[in-house]
Amino acid sequence: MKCRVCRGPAVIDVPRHNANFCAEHFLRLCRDQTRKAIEAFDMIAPGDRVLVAVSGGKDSLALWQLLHELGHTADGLYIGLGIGAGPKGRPNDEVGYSDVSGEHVRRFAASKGFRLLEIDVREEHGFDIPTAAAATRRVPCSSCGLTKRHLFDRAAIDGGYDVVATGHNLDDEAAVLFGNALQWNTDYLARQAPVLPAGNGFPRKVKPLVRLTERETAAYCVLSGIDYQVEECPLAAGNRHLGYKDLLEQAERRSPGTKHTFYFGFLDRAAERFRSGGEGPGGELGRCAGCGAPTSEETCAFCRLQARVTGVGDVPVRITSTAGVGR
Ligand code: Q46
Ligand code: ZN
Ligand code: ZN
Repeated sequence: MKCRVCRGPAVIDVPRHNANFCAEHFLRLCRDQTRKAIEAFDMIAPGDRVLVAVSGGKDSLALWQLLHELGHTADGLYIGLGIGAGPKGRPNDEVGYSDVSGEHVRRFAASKGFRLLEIDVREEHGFDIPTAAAATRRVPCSSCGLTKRHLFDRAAIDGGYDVVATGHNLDDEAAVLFGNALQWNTDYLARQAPVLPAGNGFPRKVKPLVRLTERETAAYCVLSGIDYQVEECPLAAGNRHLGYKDLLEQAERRSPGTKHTFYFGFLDRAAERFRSGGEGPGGELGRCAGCGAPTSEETCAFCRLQARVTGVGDVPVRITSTAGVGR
């Protein structure tokens, strides 16, 4: 097995590119693919301040390093979600998933000299994700996704960042697209894009890893010595997208390039049709009476969740998104 670029010994095969690569040229491929995504979708302008959503997993740490390698100013934000040990992710005395994830992020940031911001949901908002899931009787990813989106938006606006970057990769985006298409969620299909522009009090949001698969981001981390959280979140079991990922992986194995064709074909040839017909994010929003975040209601979904879980206030919770897209 020889590297396509230098003909030296290869360490990885990439069937969808019909090629093998040595470590140096595979890392270069990852940088090139990330740069290409950033440029093609105008994700980050020169001089933009980027806030990277870091979880301690392979994708977000790879993204953080890649952005620095490409010359961007990128700080990280880690949100401690209070997900504990054990099969249901309940907080307990053992060192849990969130503790270990936080350690990975802190070690990585310190070793690279990157600036890391942190928010602990329990300390700052009085609840954690397992408690929120129990109180709302929804899959944990609902309240978790809502909490993360809210806190990343808020931190970016308060910190004067131009853009929030997340580590969603091609597998993530293709799986969300597959789920939205299976259910013809036209509103989500209208908003599924690697860039969500700033507006209405929300920061711009970008996904620079959409041209890399999760196997490739994992290989990037291994080959560049990034020590990441390898455990899956113990609360992920109810997440439908894991099943969609498996289905797409089967298709990919039979026909390399399927995920890329599916996702980028949608962006090139279909997304616009949903946008023109869909509701889109338009319309003026008011401000949340609790926290000032943009919302179409009197209080935002995060403040309603917090009130419901902590018992402070008496506000009904309505979580409408489990799809991982949209605001
Ligand atoms: S952390 Fe949160 Fe994920 Fe765990 S509860 Fe679901 S959304 S799976 S990326
Ligand atoms: Zn090579
Ligand atoms: Zn609010």
